Amino acid sequence: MNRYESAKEIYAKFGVDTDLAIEKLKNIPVSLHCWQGDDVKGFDTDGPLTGGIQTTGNYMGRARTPDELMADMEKVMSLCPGKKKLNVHACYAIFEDGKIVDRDKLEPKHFAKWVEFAKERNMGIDFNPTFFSHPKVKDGLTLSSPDEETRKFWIEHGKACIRISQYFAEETGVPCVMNIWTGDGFKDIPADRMGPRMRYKESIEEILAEPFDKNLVKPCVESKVFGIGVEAFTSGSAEFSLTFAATHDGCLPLMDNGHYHPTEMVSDKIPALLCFFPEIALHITRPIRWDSDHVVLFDDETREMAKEIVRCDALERVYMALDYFDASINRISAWTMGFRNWQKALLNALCTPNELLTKLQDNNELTELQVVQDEMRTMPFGDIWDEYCRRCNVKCDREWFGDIKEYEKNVLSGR
Ligand code: RNT
Ligand code: ZN
Repeated sequence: MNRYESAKEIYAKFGVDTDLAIEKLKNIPVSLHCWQGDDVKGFDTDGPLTGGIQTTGNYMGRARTPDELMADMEKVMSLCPGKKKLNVHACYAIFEDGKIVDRDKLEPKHFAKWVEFAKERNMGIDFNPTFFSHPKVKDGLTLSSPDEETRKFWIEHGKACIRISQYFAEETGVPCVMNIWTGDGFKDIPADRMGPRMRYKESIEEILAEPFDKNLVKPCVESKVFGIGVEAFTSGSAEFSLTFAATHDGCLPLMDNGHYHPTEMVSDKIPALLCFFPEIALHITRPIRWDSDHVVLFDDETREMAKEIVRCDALERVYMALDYFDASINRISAWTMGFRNWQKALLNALCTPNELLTKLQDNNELTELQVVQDEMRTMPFGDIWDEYCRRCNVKCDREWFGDIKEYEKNVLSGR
């Protein structure tokens, strides 16, 4: 008997069908963010990263052109099992023959190359308007700015992005999740908190007034408690964003697990939101003390978030996207690690005896629940994971990193 066969038997004793878990996971899309490859720089401006987010580090080999970014992404995908969706930001527009337009004038054609890239690989596309790293961010504000012209510019950007999202969905045949996040906020105590939020609300409403097919475009609002330089106040706080989504038909709340106070857990928020929303969206990241956007690991909270999605039978109701950026280590490895680890967390969740555990909870057998839950940690999960990688034709743990070293030597070091 090989290791997989033996592990499968052990899981079967708990009522878990590992073959079924593997088959199920193969078809669940996870969105791979293009911005890990170039430190969220994009191609449309040459300024610094703003909006209260930061990449630290200067490892060799950052992708500098669309071709380099796509080649790197291709490499990452070849090392990751499971179904991928492409996640693009508006600042990754590709202007051919130097015909640059500003963000309020973006058109589908500026993303034709991304569509080609996605279609060739059978992927859907998710999209994000870029409300940061741009000279028209006025005094740190965009959609909630008191300056009408500024607001107007960013509303037009949002509308352009709706049209581009619709184009992505039509081209790929897969719905496009369009996420609205701004870094709007104040460093110190504001005098007026409601004013910016009312303007933010009205601006998003104007963006969503752009016609689109609700089955094809899934607009989201992402909340955030604070950012670097906007420590005192954000326009898009948790209460603001959640209530906005709840009161606007077809708009989804997006939770990024780096965007809450450090003791708040998104794993606990997922089932709370699923009681009310038909669909929700996630940004999966790893905060350390703040929204630091570290590489996603196979750690406790990552596993717990995946478990909640699976336990709530919500794999089809939760749009999952990765969102982190680390420039201090090999970017291709960082990218691959995060994707593989979220896959691991999902597979682990699918191999958890959820029915048995729920029964113990409902029968108030809480002593046994604690014992079984904790013993699950030392089940032979690695053997199931290796088998999943094999069946997806990608390298197992302990094997893929060799490819990274080679790519660094042959490709990245020449940049
Ligand atoms: C920032 C938000 C946002 C960005 C991306 C690049 O804190 O998480 O989602 O990370 O849009
Ligand atoms: Zn995010």
